[in-house]
Amino acid sequence: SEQPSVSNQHVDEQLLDRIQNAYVEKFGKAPTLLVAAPGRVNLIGEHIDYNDGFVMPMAIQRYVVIAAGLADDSSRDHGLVHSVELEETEQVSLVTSPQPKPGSWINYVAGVIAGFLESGVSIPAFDAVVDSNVPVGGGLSSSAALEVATATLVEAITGKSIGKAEKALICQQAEHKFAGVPCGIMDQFSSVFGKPNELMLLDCQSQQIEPVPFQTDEITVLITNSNVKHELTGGEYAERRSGCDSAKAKLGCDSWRDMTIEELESKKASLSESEYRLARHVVTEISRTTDAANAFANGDYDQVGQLMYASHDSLRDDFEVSCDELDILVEIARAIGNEGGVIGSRMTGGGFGGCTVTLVKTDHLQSVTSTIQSEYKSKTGIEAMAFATRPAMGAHVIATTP
Ligand code: GAF
Repeated sequence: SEQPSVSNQHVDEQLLDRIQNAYVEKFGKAPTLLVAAPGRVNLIGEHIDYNDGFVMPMAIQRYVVIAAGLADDSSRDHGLVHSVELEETEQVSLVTSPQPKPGSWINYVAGVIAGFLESGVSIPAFDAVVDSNVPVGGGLSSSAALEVATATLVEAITGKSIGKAEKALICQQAEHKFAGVPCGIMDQFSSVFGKPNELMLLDCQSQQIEPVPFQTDEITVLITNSNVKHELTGGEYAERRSGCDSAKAKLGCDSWRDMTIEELESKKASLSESEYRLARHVVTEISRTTDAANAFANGDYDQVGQLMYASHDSLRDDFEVSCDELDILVEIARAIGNEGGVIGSRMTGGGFGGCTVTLVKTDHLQSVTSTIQSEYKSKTGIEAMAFATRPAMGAHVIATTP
């Protein structure tokens, strides 16, 4: 292609080259806009965002990118969106609010467009190509990244920026209404607000972020993909959420963060066994998360690691969202231990497959990674994909050509 290559300090060059070439191939000219939004990994605070508590995620150095331009025919009533990975092109209505298309990736785009249209923003006809290096279905919020990339595109193409929190909330609504997942705010906030060298302690009640500096090179965040996805009935997430709500109602508490473990124990009889265990996870995980933020800020990484293991155990035994493969990955990491360079490890994201997050001493990264991969392979027969990341930049416009 003839276009100058666009570089960006945050997003992989090859991904940027690939998407621009794909756009030229599809639409016959260079794109005028290039935007990116990252996936995320959550260090601790799992299944807590919809329970009013604190979570501590970070954006990762893996992005969904969208290349776009105005359509030649400005009277066209729809956007055209092409996925490089799936080799599929979809239309999204820009006149009447688009409707969900069961099971399709386009929902994450269409749901965000619908949100902007409903809030009165008019969007000109556009052509777009989507590409990504966020693993899909790995619990790293590839869907939130696509939503937030779409919102970033809409802002850039209309010239109207909305507040960052409002943008994340439009994306969360897209997930609720178009993907049918009643998620909390963590994934979309992480993708919008991510900053290099910072974890975010996100207060899911006030929606405020307290930055937790991650300047050190001595530790590295290792993400290991179990490469399994147990879909089950798909209703597991919503079931956990409603179980927490019914426990909260029976306990008569307004917010989980007001509940101490002692108070929960004293009111145990008012709950079913499963509600009690859900509640125990929520109450203990909220305090583990604020403890981990303090420990991290004090450089007490060993304490952070212990809290990560405790979080995993609680998700496995009380919240019941882990699976054998995730447990095996965490046990391998736990057995390597501090001497071998592992500080802590746990499942990350919604669960039932996907990834673990492991804090590793940087000088042991290679040996830890290869031990985890080879032992996982020998125990499960499955290849685990692994990569290291630092906290990354949130959604941004990479390039515009007027
Ligand atoms: C999924 C949801 F989308 C998040 O909102 C969060 O609840 C997470 O699962 C569990 O912590 O990623």
